[in-house]
Amino acid sequence: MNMEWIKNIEDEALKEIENTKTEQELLLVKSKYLGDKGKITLGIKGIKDLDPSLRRDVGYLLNEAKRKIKKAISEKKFVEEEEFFDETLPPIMPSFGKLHPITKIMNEVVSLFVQLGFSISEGPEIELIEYNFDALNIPPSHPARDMHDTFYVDDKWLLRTHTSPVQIRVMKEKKPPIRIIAPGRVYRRDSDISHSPMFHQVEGLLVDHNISFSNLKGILSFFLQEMFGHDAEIRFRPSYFPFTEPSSEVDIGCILCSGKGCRTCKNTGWLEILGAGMVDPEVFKYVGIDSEKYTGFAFGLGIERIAMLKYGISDIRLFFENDWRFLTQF
Ligand code: FA5
Repeated sequence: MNMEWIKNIEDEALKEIENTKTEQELLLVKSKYLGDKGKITLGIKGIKDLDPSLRRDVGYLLNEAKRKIKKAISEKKFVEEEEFFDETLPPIMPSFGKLHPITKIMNEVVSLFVQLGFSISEGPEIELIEYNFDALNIPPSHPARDMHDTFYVDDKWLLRTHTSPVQIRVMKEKKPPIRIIAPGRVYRRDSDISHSPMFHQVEGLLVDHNISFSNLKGILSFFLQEMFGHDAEIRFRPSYFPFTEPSSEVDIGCILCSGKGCRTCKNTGWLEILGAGMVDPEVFKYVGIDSEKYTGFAFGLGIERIAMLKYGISDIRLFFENDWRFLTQF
């Protein structure tokens, strides 16, 4: 230990203090020089072993070095690091909700018919038994009442089994020309892979002079091609509804099995998606429209069936289980 050594240690310590960037680093430097085993501390402890003639000067220098190092440490200020802001990074987005697949298809169907000049009408889900059945030419003894497996509320009201009673409400209010669609929820005691106790229909009704079945076929074919593409297989099949004559059901070639037959299409290769026909004169009579002057067509689409075909979903019940893993796929 000589004077030069002490000076070097002092310079080294002051330089290191200057270079520290954090409190942590500063503490390390402090202990390296001033800690129990620090260089300056050991130097001071070693004074007693020196030649007595040197002790005074060395002691003075070591204490001076200790004082300067302590001062430098206490005066050390760290420049506050500026918060780094990268404006090119994408923001953290809140997670947004999504439309339910059934709502999406419903919106798509409604907007296609609105483009064709149809306006939107709505009716109540708790409906008069009279409008749901009697007015539509389904008297109490009619077997079609059983086909609908109805939820009755009391002896006057029921949960509507289809959107067709909206036809009655509209025609009672308004005289032709009429061109409406009626979207909404309907209810039936029915549940399996392609039937749900609550499901959605869109009713269509067009009444005017000289409306024929070919107008109905034209509009529905256009709609189905817009919905499923021009290659989609469409089948009009004769059917029966008490409120239309003649009547038809429309099937789409099952997309799930490419028409080969599967559980969803019950091995037929086809999935029924709508019922339609020419408004029966008995219905016109109930609402007071002259069937000698006017004719019309009506149809009722099943929205879940359309969604199943469009998205390739084999079980209708998936739509209503609210499973996040299922719903986020759309
Ligand atoms: C009717 O409901 C008639 N009101 C349709 C109609 C309107 C015919 C106007 C003529 C004129 P249907 O019961 O077939 O018909 O039902 C129509 C469509 O609803 C079916 O083609 C099917 O796509 C769908 N559907 C019927 N029952 C269920 C159910 N339980 N779950 C899901 N979709 C169903």
